Amino acid sequence: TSHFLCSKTTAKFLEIILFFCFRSRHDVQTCTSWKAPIMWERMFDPDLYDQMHKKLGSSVALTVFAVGRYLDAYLKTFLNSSERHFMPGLPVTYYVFTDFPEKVPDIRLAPQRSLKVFKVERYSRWQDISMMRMKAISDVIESDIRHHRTHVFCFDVDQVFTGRFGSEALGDSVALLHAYYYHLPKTFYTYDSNPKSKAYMKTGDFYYHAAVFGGSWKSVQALTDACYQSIMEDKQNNVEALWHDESHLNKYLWLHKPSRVLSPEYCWDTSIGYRGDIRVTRLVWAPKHYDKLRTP
Ligand code: 2GW
Ligand code: MN
Repeated sequence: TSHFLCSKTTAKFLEIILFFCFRSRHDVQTCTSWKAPIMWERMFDPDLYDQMHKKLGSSVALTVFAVGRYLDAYLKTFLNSSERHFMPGLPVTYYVFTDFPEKVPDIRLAPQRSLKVFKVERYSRWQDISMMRMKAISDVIESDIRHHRTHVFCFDVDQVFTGRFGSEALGDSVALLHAYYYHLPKTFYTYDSNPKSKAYMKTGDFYYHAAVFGGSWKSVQALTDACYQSIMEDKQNNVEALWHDESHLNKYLWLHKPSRVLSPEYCWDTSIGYRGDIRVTRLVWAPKHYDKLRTP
């Protein structure tokens, strides 16, 4: 029996070793101080998340804005790549916002996936195009998403999916670590430093990227409502936060901690170059041609 016990102990020991070697990450922070997971490759089993979310009946709304030149420049590639990689196996509805609905490309969608187009105004200032997304998202959650989908993810359009962006990213309130700041001390974070703005903050937990955020429809509605309110209050006071909607998002997420945080693997800028801790790229920044896209 002692031999049996010994081999059983060995097996258990090996299992623990294997678990640490192949499942866990030692090179990155995997948990916030308020005990929310920070999702990095090799921390989780994607199949277990998929099974759980299928059982729970989770379904996802993806909102994306393609106004003016961003429509031709980015939307088709964004949607085609998303069909391959975003929430495979779960029901997904795209909510596309544009000033030119007729020009939305015809995308071949997988089963259980659909697309709805909404017309929005084309603001003359790009800062307004970006900031007013908060209002449009809140409105569409109220009128449509809340009746059909359990979760919402909101994306910038100037990006391309290159790897699984799956159900492991779902949570009640989900925020993304900005690729430029996740490894830097807090003094580098570009929070809004003007006390006159509602986005003003001196310190925070992380610097989150507004190119990706999500959660249950209820918490995304609360977030977009609050950010829109703050943006409008700033307008009345004639101030604009440093990084527009992103500054307000950071303030909100400091006051209302996200329940799940995504590593920069979920939105990487390949021009940063090689980093040992980025084991996969799931979504990458598309090249920016500001000279062409931002001049009138
Ligand atoms: C934006 C800037 C300059 C000229 C045009 C636009 C523009 C943006 C546009 O003409 N049409 C349009 O649909 N947009 C939408 O706004 C589009 O979905 C785009 O992805 C999003 C944000 O603009 P983007 O991607 O050019 O700005 P980034 O990548 O520098 O964004 C970060 O900072 C923004 C605030 O300044 C936002 O917070 C954004 O979420 C961040 O990723
Ligand atoms: Mn962008």
